[in-house]
Amino acid sequence: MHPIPPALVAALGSAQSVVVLTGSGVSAESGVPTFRDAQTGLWERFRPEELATPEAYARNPKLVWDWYTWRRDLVRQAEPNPGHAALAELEKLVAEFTLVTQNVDGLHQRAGNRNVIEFHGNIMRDRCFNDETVIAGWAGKGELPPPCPDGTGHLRPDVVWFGEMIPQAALARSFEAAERCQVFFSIGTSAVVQPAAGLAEVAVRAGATLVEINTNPTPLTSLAEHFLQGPSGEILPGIVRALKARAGSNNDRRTSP
Ligand code: BV8
Repeated sequence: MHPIPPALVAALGSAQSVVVLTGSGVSAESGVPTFRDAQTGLWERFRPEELATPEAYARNPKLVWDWYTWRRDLVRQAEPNPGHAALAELEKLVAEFTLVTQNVDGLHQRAGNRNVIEFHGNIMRDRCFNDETVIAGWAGKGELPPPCPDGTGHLRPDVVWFGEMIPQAALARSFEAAERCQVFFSIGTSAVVQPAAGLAEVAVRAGATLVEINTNPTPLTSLAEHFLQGPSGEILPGIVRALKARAGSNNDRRTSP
């Protein structure tokens, strides 16, 4: 069991607005490899930064499509884990809850979270390179790169590659929420990819309590008021239980004679 600091529960219980930033560590317990140690087997020869770029796609579209097809198969077999379920529960317990995810697997939405900002897109969608038209589903095998249905160009996964801008609306909404929140969680991310990792610093500068949940320390750990070291699938349910217990005891005090 991971002890949950009472000060964390108190800050959460009195927060009007909470922001959660998640990274691939939250999906690790669902069997989706984390981004930097995803390179098992076939992919151990490549760094993700060498595959998730427009240059890699232009240089070798088949290699990039094969990588995404491999990852999509893993995502399709994955189910939300107790960490995802706890975040969906937490959204119901907080007045204003914003979940900014770097993950592209859609597991937060499948777990029931509603206010989700896909900071880096979604691997299960394609879009046209040229005109940003999003195509639901994904391109199967066949000609690579697959042509857009309207013949205007080629399809690519609807994700943000390195060197590409974050979708403007996602960027603006995320930074605005970070500036407004009282508690900011950074969960299961190595906090090295920008501008996502910068959200935590914006929140701390605006006076928020930073809570980090990770199996390992990261560059953010020194900034965190609470660093809970361990798997998010175990720690997050504990936080929700503690928050509910606090709410229950507050109600008892209010209603007790
Ligand atoms: C941008 C979608 C403006 C694709 C991803 C040079 C040229 C160009 C840009 C740059 C440059 N130098 C730096 C940059 C900026 C660059 C960047 O940050 N690079 C890094 C590598 C230094 N950023 C960008 O390019 C961004 N755009 O800046 O535009 C611009 C434009 C042009 C020029 C300059 C600037 C766009 C970045 C988006 C990249 N796309 N994903 C795809 O998925 O295929 S990023 C990718 O990394 C994933 O989205 C992933 O989510 C994200 C972050 O990784 P993590 O999620 O943190 O995963 P990681 O494996 O690293 O860590 C997992 C963590 O979980 C670990 O800490 C582990 O301990 C923990 N963990 C494991 N298990 C558990 C756990 N924790 C809890 N419980 C567990 N069970």
